[in-house]
Amino acid sequence: MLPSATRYLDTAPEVSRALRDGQPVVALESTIISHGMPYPENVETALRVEHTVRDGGAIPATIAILGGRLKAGLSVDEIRHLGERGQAIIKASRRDIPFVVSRREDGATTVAASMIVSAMAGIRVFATGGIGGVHRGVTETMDVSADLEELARTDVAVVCAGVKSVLDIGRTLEYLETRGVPVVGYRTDNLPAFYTASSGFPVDYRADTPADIAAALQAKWEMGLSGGMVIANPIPAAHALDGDEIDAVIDDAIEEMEHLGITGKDTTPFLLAQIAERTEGRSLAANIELVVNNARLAAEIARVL
Ligand code: PSU
Ligand code: MN
Repeated sequence: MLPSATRYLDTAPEVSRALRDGQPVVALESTIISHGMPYPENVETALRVEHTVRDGGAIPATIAILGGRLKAGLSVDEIRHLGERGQAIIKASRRDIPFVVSRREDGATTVAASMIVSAMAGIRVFATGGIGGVHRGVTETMDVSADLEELARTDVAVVCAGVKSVLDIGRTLEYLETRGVPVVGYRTDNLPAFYTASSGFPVDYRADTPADIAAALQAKWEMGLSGGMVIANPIPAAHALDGDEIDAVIDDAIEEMEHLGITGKDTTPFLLAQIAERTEGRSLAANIELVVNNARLAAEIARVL
């Protein structure tokens, strides 16, 4: 990190202490709070996820930008603020950070932006629900999430529940391969598809223990092979949705999005809300459980790393 970067960063005292003492820390994102879930479930989930990280023996550091300050570690009130203001908070990815900071605004950080702040703070393990990827219809729209480029360049391991079929899963995997990002299946040979345990696409590597993942991360970074890793953790069977049903719902939601002409950074939040509505909240319940499940695994990886 550039020495000048620290001028912009506030690491919570508990988080800096843990990092200084070599204690495990898990970073968490905030776009999911402001744009990925409705209020009050977003706040409840964010707090529950922090609790899960603590139960797993690690310190949580939710990432956001508040009043132009990069934050690694938020208070309960700050999390509440991001959840209550919801879509009024800027969805901040890499390209948004300079202006959100210089104008002293609030930003809910995507996976990409959260990875950047995590790396500045010295946090190596990050948990979320789903990453952005190559969108369906990419040949028309060129819509490829900045999350993929960030995974290629920033040294943070990202625990997620695979790739949502809102995205073009095959092309997302091709992009990650080109950019040198390993895609690991935790206790599975198949890439999970967020709401369901398998997308039908194979992962590059299967890992059955957190230690196996931590060893690969250590080797990667000690050799200077910069960039992150996708650690895909399947949704627990008890909380998974029916694959055919969710695929049909997603198809309808995408049709509605095209009909309304929604594009760019608004697509993912729109689709998530549509899917929740069309499944009468069952997708939201699944989403909450998979994030908690990912936080648990991330804490284990952070502990062995
Ligand atoms: N997938 C989800 N929930 C989310 C997101 C993705 O199931 O909240 C968010 C994440 O913050 C991710 C971002 O980094 O959407 C990707 O947005 P975009 O495609 O505009 O880069
Ligand atoms: Mn996009």
